Amino acid sequence: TRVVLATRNAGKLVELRRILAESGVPVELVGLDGFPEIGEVAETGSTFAENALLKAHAVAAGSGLLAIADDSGLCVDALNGMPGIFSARWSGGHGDDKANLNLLLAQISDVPDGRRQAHFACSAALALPSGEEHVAEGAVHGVLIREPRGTGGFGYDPIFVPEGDSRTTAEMSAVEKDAISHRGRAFRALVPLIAQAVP
Ligand code: ITT
Repeated sequence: TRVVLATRNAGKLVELRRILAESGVPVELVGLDGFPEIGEVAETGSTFAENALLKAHAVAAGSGLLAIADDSGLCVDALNGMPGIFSARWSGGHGDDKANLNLLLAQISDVPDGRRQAHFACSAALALPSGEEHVAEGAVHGVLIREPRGTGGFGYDPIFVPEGDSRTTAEMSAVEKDAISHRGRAFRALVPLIAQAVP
């Protein structure tokens, strides 16, 4: 069964393919490249789950196939949960990881060690052309450091050190990040529902 991954974020696409392949769910995953008629989906929801479902429904309707989508972000305690759903466009333009990370670091430069807690959150959505939908959540808690470290992952990974480790998620191997990440957790929870929806 073909399933469309409803994302234009290259970092996410790599991780989603890996996580779903690892889970053994019997599907053929395709990206959005084969569907030029599906335009940008406006993320007008106020939660990760709402936005993930908006993207999954738009792509399921546009492709006539099962679609899965990820909406995710970094929630910083000292910023009352921001950037949250605005993580991809925190510095203005969409998806400039370096500018987003640098702006966030500047905004929390006065926050002392010990108050730099944050978590990544992910909502994983599945939608069918019939309108049937499922959503699952995942999170990983940690702290934000002051100087970026590591070249793996994407986005805010170089400044995020998960609880129980001393490395950033950008210093971990792919397998190590997937095992603890918000995305790994959300999509592993969605897998039984994908398996159920596959004819
Ligand atoms: P799509 O909507 O096309 O999937 P997007 O990048 O716009 O791509 P989101 O609105 O869900 O997706 O924004 C996710 C942002 O949150 C992403 O750009 C990063 O800044 C951040 N983020 C999410 N997961 C992350 C991770 O595993 N590591 C680092 N940063 C992450």
